[in-house]
Amino acid sequence: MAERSALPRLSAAYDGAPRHGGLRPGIVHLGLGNFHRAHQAVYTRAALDASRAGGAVGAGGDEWGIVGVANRSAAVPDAMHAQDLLYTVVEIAPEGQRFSVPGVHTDAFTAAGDPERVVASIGASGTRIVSLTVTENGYCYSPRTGHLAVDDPAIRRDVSDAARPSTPIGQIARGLQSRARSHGEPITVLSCDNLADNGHHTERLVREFAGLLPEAEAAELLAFIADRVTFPSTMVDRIVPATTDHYRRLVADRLGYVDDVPVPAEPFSMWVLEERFAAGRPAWEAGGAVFSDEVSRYEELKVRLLNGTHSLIAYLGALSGAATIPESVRQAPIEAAARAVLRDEYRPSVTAPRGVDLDAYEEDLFTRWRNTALGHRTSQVGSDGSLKLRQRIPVPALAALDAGRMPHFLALTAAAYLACLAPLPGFDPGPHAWAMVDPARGALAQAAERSSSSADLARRVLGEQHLLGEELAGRDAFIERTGELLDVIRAHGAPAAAAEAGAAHHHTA
Ligand code: CS2
Repeated sequence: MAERSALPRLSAAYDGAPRHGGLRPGIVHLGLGNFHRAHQAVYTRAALDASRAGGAVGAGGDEWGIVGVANRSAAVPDAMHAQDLLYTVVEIAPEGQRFSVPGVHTDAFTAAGDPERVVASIGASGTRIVSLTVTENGYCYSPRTGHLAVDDPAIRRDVSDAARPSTPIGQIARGLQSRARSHGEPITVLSCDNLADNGHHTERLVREFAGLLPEAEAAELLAFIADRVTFPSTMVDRIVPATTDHYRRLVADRLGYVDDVPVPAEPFSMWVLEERFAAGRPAWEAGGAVFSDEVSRYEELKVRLLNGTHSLIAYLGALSGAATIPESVRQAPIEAAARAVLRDEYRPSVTAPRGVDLDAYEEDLFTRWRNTALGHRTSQVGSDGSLKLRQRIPVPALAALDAGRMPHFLALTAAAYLACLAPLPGFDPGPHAWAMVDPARGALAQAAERSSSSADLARRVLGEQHLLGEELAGRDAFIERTGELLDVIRAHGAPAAAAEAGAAHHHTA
């Protein structure tokens, strides 16, 4: 096996890599992370291949090259430039790997390093879609109210400095303004993040941003949005872990080239979109994308059954020493808790889209979570819980409480989150919990320091800080239950708390 340093770097000269030469940029994508590169980029490659073959809708596919914009770190754009804008997607199934090189990017750069260029790219007349995967944390909204965080210093700066926006919402608004003032061509804004009604949510935030501008500017931008811009909602689904050296070595060993930014992904992939594009779109259906009028049902299903249960698996796993999701879910008490929260607490709150069999969906999820080869880390899924959990827990929790049932496993999710992110003095949640990143970490640590007990901490964070929204903040029984389960975690560990939630659940079910 050759040393990696002796191998050539991945480039278009590499046999079998798709040539992106000849592609023209039609999409500006904000958030050049692994998810986009293993999801939208792969569907776009399929669309380009189909339209080159001449068979599919969306001929003229060569106009859908993607300009990838990373937020702060130059690592991915730099590495992509060093390898001719290419990278490898490594599909990891238990039975082996499959490699592909999407080769759909026509450029890549970092927004922080070149903010004017973001505005210019969105403003360019050839750009017809601006898509986003900026995570729940990137939308600059107040999780308390769902509205734009107008007091956020970054938003305030973007309102006063038209040329150099730093937030995705500011970048989009400024890019749209530039279109309105020059050619006036229509464009689609496409959110691909795990947020309920992500299209409407994004539209509202961009409009709220417009509302902060001087009156004439606001009126001009709002009129342009109303006439020329659409914000379809989408449901995106593919488990995409962070890249590690393991994948870099795998690519070198198996393909004989150096790729510094390969992307590992599970074989499963799903994309459901509303068919509301203001200026055309690639033939993504060629890659299996589904255009549907039931996107919000798909999204609820995914955000609750998949993401909600995923959170519980991540927090319980991290607390019991599991580095990865498969290591966590193979522990019997954790699998039982995951099954119960999914079936008895999340599932009653969703309506299956036409043709979706929820039993099969559940089984598929457990198969996907058990994919040990993928190495998806509990600390990755557990990060940003202060934003994610609010998308996942409140609606089903309130529905259960209103029906007179205590959702013990949703309370357990909140308790396990608190145990990981707001450990009370004397409790060590372990390395996987410490590795979780969360914008609320500082506030949570402070709350933990001031709390005299688990009950007190749950009251502060859920009741006073509204971690799970205003409505749940008023539900004392839920908060009390969260405190009790947190006590069990602290005294006897996460599996014991899962068992205790199970006993109470069966007692009341
Ligand atoms: C996970 C998601 O990190 C998380 O919160 O639940 O990233 C999940 O892996 C994807 O949404 C799967 O599509």
